[in-house]
Amino acid sequence: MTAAELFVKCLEAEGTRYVFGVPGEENEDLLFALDDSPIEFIPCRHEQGAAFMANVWGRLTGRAGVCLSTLGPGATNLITGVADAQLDKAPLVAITAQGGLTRLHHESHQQINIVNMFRPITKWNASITSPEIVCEVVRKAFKLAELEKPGATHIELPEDVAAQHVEAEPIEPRRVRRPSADYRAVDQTIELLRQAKRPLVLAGNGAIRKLASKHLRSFVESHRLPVASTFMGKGAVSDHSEQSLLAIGLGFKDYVIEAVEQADLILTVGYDIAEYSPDHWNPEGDLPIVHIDFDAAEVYERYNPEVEVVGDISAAFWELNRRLAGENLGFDTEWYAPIRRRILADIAGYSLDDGTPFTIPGALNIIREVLADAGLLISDVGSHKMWIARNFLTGCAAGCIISNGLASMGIALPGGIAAALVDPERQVVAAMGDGGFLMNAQELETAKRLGVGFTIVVFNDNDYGLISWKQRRSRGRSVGTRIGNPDIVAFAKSFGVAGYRPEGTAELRRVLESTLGSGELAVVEIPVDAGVNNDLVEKLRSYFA
Ligand SMILES: Cc1ncc(C[n+]2csc(CCOP(=O)(O)OP(=O)(O)O)c2C)c(N)n1
Repeated sequence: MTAAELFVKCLEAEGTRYVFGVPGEENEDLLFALDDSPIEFIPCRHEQGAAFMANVWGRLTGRAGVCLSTLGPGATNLITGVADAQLDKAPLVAITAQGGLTRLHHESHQQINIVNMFRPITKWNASITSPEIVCEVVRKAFKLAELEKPGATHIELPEDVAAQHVEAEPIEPRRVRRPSADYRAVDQTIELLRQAKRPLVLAGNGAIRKLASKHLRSFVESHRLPVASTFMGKGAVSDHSEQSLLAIGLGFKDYVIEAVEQADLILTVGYDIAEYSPDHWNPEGDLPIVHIDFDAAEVYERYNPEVEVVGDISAAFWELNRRLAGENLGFDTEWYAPIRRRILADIAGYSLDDGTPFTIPGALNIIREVLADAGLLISDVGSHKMWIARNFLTGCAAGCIISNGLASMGIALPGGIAAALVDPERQVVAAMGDGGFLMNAQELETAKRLGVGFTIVVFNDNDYGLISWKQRRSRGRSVGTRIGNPDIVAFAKSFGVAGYRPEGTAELRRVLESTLGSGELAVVEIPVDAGVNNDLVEKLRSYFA
């Protein structure tokens, strides 16, 4: 068999179902080998779209999503989605082609050093310089991509190596158990909990992986601790639970910060500093912190935990639950209820009457009503992300996907395709701004061709809204943010995709009930009044004055 055929056998052994990509001349052998395999190659319309599909596939399944490009321009196009997976801790394997080994030492057509280019944005990468190493390289790429903390890896397959003959068998993937926390770290945590009156859990991205949320939930429910989640930790503990204080992470003070200010111990769980800097929630650097995570804490001036419980998060909470079963830790249990009530009342206050102009938080309240609790909202990046994080009540782990590490625009539409492939029965809404929509709108064709069904909501303010929001806060006006748009409904229809522009809240509710109920692929344009953005800033400024 050829090295390309062996490569595909290795992908099969890893359980790969889809390879998202754009073909090139230099990966012809691999494409034909894929054609002879049960793995489906999904031609995408831009490599970035392919990488985002692999990224969201990885996030939702815990198994590496796979994307593929040719050499040179295909590989450079892949970069944003791969870097996003790396910073957001999504398991992803990127495969790129390369020219033959005999032309890599000199300047040649489309040849750039892809391995060097991908190195800073991956956990590990390698070029397959000989057919004998195919099995090891593929196994290592998947193993490292999926190992906590997950991320991106990259494999380069040069054209001439792909065609060479080889006889070998894939290395069978075997399960690696994650280490459990050291018992002294658990002891110390229990001591700190026994002294605390108002502990608070800060649940991050890691708290929704590897069943961590199951044991975390039972811990906070038994001992009635409040939980604030970062944008990527949303749903670790259900926002319907009395313990949830919803999300933390705006760049300015929001109601939830009062809980951090009143807490006497912070337990961070699966917290990624890339997502939300401690400078925002621990400005004096003096809060006592217990760090519970798969990895040791990053060194950071304002984040120097008293204890680091390093190992499997789920196992750490299982152990804490076991050791503290039946014990009354004597926490104050009423202090955070007013904060939760304030947050919920604020969200409800954005509900719109029929006939009033749409706002993002108003529309989100309708989406929340219509979308099943077990459904999924994927956010793009922009002002809408802030509102989704802050206002969208999430009932289950991975019920709301937000990119907040690299925080790249353009993830939501391709992400919706991946989500619909992961679970065709699940209700999925991909919500984005007009800016992010047109960054990867070409993937509407991919979605249509695949026959996947999900609802794309485009909040249209003819603006790079988050940037003007920020500029107005700091300078009172905005520059370089105004944009125009095509007729979004007509644009969707030109792809053969249903398009809607509801006139009021009642019509929006009807449209969403119909698209989510039928599972049709649809684009719903919601023209929005962005005045609420600055109103929120003013409201919170006067609240905290
Ligand atoms: C790929 C990429 N380019 C630029 C940015 C910087 N950025 C963050 S939000 C934003 C504006 C987003 O505008 P839009 O998609 O219309 O959403 P809105 O803010 O209006 O809700 C920009 C330009 C980014 N995060 N990612």
